Amino acid sequence: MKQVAKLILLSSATAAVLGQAPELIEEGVQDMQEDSGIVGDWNPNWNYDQNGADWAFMNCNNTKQQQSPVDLLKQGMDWYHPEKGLQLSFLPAYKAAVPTRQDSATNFTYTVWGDFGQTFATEPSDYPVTQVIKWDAKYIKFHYPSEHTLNGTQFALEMQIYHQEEFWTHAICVSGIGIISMFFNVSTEQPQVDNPFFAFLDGKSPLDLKTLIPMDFSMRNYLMGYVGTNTVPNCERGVCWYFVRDVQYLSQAQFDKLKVDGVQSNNRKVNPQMKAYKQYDAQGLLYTPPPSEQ
Ligand SMILES: *[C@@H]1O[C@H](CO)[C@@H](O)[C@H](O)[C@H]1NC(C)=O
Ligand SMILES: *[C@@H]1O[C@H](CO)[C@@H](O)[C@H](O)[C@H]1NC(C)=O
Ligand SMILES: *[C@@H]1O[C@H](CO)[C@@H](O)[C@H](O)[C@H]1NC(C)=O
Ligand SMILES: CC(=O)N[C@H]1CO[C@H](CO)[C@@H](O)[C@@H]1O
Repeated sequence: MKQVAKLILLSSATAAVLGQAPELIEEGVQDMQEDSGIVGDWNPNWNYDQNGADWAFMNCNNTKQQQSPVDLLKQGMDWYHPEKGLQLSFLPAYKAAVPTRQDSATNFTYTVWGDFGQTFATEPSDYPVTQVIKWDAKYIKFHYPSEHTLNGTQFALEMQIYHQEEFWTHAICVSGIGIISMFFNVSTEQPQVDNPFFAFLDGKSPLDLKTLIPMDFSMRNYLMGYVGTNTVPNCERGVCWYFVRDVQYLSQAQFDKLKVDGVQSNNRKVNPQMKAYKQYDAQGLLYTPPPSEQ
């Protein structure tokens, strides 16, 4: 019933004044009627041979619609204004949990399932009724190389933490999916040091998102966000993306474990023709830029 209320709220007249492209909101609402919650990639009729260009799914193959991934910064308009304060923030409340399942055979990506806790996050939008959403972390997917790029730079790995919205309080994230994404490169240090976060790859240790995203995280980091789509079929629309700008590291051995046998790469390619979208940035109050930017 709540969803029906949302439909009325997001009439086209309302959508026209939203910060996001109106058609994205409307299409997202239609998706929401069809499939609520995390649906993702159950359909075996696709692969990465053409980087997603040949995916015959209604939401994936419409070139007039926005599709994720995108280049952060280049395609987006940077909406961070210091005088406006924080555009976007989140309060993580993750918990350590042994994954209920992890495998590299699911739809071309290494995927880890479990009950990993929550993040409370504002929707990436300047729409007046933008909500703080309680996102439950449900599963994590690893794409190599990264799907999103940052001002043209591609990273070795993109970790996408899929969250589901339990209470349907959103105004903008109409798919009910929120993804926090982090970029990783393979450490160039010798000898290489394992990133402690990936201890769960042994199949018995807990996965603890707090080791990467502690409670004070948004104070100390540069976050970015936009509203886009799922990067795997069915390419659900109205997915809220959150990014951490700083790059993390892992060892080559850890990186190799996250690869899928026989799969060279599993990134949907950025479409350079994609129209600009609104990107929301937030420099945490205690964020220290890298020396190159000071
Ligand atoms: C797009 O996907 C739909 C299925 O949702 C299919 O009917 C249609 O033929 C596809 N279009 C193209 C150009 O592949
Ligand atoms: C993005 O890259 C271009 C060069 O391709 C550079 O001129 C520009 O300063 C970069 N922007 C940011 C925000 O890093
Ligand atoms: C990560 O790797 C990419 C590709 O090799 C490189 O261009 C980029 O500078 C690296 N970034 C960092 C922060 O290590
Ligand atoms: C091609 C492929 O591996 N498809 C799988 C995607 O994931 C779903 C659910 O985990 C499986 O049922 C499919 O077989």
